[in-house]
Amino acid sequence: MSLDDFRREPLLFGPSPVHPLPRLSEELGGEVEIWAKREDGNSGIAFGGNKVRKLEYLVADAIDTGCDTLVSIGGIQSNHTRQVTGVARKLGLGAVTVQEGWVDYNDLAYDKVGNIQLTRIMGGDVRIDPAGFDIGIRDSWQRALESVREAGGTPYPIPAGGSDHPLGGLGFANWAREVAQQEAELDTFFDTVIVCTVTGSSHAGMIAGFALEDRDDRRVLGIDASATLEKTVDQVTRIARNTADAIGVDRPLRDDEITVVPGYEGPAYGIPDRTTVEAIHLGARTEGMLTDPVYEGKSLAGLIGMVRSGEIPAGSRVLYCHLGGQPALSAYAGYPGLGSPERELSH
Ligand code: 5PA
Repeated sequence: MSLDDFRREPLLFGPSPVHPLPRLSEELGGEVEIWAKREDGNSGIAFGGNKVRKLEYLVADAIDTGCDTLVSIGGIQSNHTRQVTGVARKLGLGAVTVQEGWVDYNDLAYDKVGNIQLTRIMGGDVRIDPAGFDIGIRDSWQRALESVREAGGTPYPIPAGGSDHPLGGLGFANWAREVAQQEAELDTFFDTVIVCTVTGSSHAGMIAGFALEDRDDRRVLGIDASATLEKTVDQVTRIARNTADAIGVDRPLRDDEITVVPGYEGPAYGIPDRTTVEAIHLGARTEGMLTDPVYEGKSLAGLIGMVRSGEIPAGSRVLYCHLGGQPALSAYAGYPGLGSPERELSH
């Protein structure tokens, strides 16, 4: 089997852009060359993001198996459920999304603005559930699937983040192949890839995809933003191995290919800390590159922290994988440093 044996429904503009971040590199000492690959700009559907890329494979399967409604799950400010709903609309399918209380945070309009607002505008069937954060399989999701069946529909089940699914890792295995092609065009090589990891299939897919290259001088560092490290490590490992098998990697993955970095997750999933806010400011103020307080601000903090500490040594060429997520920013307008200038000055 190879990646090309799986049907892919094209939902992206094409290869996502890769570009240098010279002012951020300079700000961090100028010894490490930092570039970004932009999944936040990968599609015209619902602002794009990493889930649209994963969904290219899942929705091909949904269509080929005669399903008419995508059913998925996430937090109130889930980017994933916004993208599932957008993709469903684009393809003329229904979308039911269970939205749980994953984050213990109550901002001005947390349950009205940002992702959930966009999901509602697209006509998604949003079902609010009070359950807390967990990347596993939930009863509320099973109930949503059942309700679609009872109404005479044919649901296509998509787990949290599109991850714990036989096809979940394929989108980012394809991403890894795209990187290799872009490197050839640019005549460069990224020895370090930084990616945010929570439900795991973005990170796991790229591990599997890069394993096809069979070179051991590229490090893929998954920065944990789940704050439930063990579950995320287990899930990344399982999905990386399954995806590697599915795309024809003919050797076992080495332990050192699966690296999840703790220390940048903040106090809990969905809650930024000072380091997250500093990273959001640095990216925004040096490059105009916006990141969110739940995911990308944390992976950017990981990149900044590891360059400053020397864990990413001088001479490295880093590719920061930007997975999207900016629509959640408005839901954090009351957070110190992320809202009005007055709020910011008082901290
Ligand atoms: C998400 C996930 P994985 O879940 O593939 O590990 O990706 C983490 C991630 N960046 C990184 C952004 C912007 C993300 O949205 N979001 C989830 C959601 O419900 O939105 C699946 C958790």
